[in-house]
Amino acid sequence: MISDRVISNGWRTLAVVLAGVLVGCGGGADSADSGGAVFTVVWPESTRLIPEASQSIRVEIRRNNVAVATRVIPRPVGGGSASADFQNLPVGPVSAIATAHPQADGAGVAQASGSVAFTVQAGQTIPFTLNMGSTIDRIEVNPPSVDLNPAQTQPLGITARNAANQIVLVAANKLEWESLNTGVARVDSSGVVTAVSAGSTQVRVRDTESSKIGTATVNVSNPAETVVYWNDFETSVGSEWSNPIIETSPFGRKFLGRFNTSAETLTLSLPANTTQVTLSFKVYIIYSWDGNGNSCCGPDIFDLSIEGGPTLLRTSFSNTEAAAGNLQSYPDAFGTANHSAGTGSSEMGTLGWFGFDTVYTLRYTVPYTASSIRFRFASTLTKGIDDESWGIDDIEVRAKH
Ligand SMILES: [Ca+2]
Ligand SMILES: [Ca+2]
Ligand SMILES: [Ca+2]
Repeated sequence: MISDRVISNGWRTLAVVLAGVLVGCGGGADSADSGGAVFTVVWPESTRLIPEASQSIRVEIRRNNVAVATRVIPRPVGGGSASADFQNLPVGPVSAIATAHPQADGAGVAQASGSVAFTVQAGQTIPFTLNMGSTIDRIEVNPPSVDLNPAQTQPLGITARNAANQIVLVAANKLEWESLNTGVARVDSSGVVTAVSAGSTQVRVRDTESSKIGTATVNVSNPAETVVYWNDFETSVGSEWSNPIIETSPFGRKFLGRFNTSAETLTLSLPANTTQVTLSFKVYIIYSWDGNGNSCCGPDIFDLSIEGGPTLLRTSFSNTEAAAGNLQSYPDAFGTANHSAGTGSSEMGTLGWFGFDTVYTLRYTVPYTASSIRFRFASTLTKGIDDESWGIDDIEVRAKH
C-alpha cells in the first residue's frame, strides 16, 4: 500500500474503513434504550505523506438528518490510532458522516468525506475503523434507484470502497456528476437530482482520481391520481357527510339533500403525499331561488369552501327571472354581475319542481398537501326549505399524490 502511494504520488484520496461488526455490550452503553458506536482512525506513520495534509477527522452522527453527536479525532503526533467513543445514542437508524479537516481541532474546509448508515442497538456498541490509506476500487451511489415526480429533487450520495470492501473518504471536488438524459432528470455538481419529465435515465458519478464510475437509476413518472370519493346517492351515504340525508326528486333522481340554510360538510382522508385535489359535483338549485334579488326576495347565495383554505365559490343563483325579474351572479362571483337565470347551467327544469330547478356542474382543482380535507357547502337564503333549497349529486374527489 505504501509503495502504491509512492508510485501514484498524486493520489490524494483519503481512505477509511468502516467495518461494521455488531458486538455485544461490553459495558459501553448504560441504558436499555440507547447504544453506542466507536470510531477508530488509523493514521499513517508520521513520515508518510498524509493525503491533503489532513490533521483531524470529524465524525458526526445524524438521526433524521439532524446531528445528535459530534466528535473530532485529531491526528496523533507520530501516527498510530485514535478513537472517538459515542455513547447514549438513540436507538434506531442513524448515519455517520466522517470528514477530513486540515486543522487538528476539526476546523477548516472539509477535504474529503464519507458516510455510512447503521442502526443503533440497545445496549450494544458498534465499532468502526477508519483506515487512512487505501484506494478506490468501486463507487456505489446511494440510493441506487430513485422514483420521482417532475420537479422533485433528491440528493444522491456515494460510498467509495476499496478492494477489501472498506469505505474510502472522497473529496467532493474530485467527483463529476452527469445525467445521461437531461430531458428526464438533471444533476448538479453536488449530486442533487432534479426530475424533469417522465422517463428513465442513469445518473453517473466519476471520481477523477481513480476514474471509477458509479451509477444510479432515476425513474420519473407523473403523479398518480386517485379517486378518493365518489357518490351518486342512488344507494347510500355515510358519516363522511355532516348531515347524510337522501331525497328523491319529483322526477325520480336521488341526491344528497335537501338543505336550506344549514352548512353541509364532507370530510375525507387523503393519500400520503397528496399535492393536489380536484372536486367535481352537481349542485341542484331547487325552486324559487332569487339570485341577486334585483326585484325582491334575495339575495340567495351559495358558498363552497375548504376548511382552513380557500373559498372556491361564492355566488348567487336565480330561478325567478321570468316570474320576478331576478338575475344571478353565476358564473361570476356574487355581486359582480347580473346574468340571466340559468346562465352556465347544465340542466334546466329536469328535476320536477314545476320547471323551477336548475343543475350546475362544478369542478375545482386546488393545490393541497394535508392528510385530510373538509369541504363546506353552505347557502344564505331568505325563505324556508319549501321555497328555496339545494342538494348535491354525482360528487367525485380526486387526489394527485
Ligand atoms: Ca343521483
Ligand atoms: Ca324565493
Ligand atoms: Ca330568496
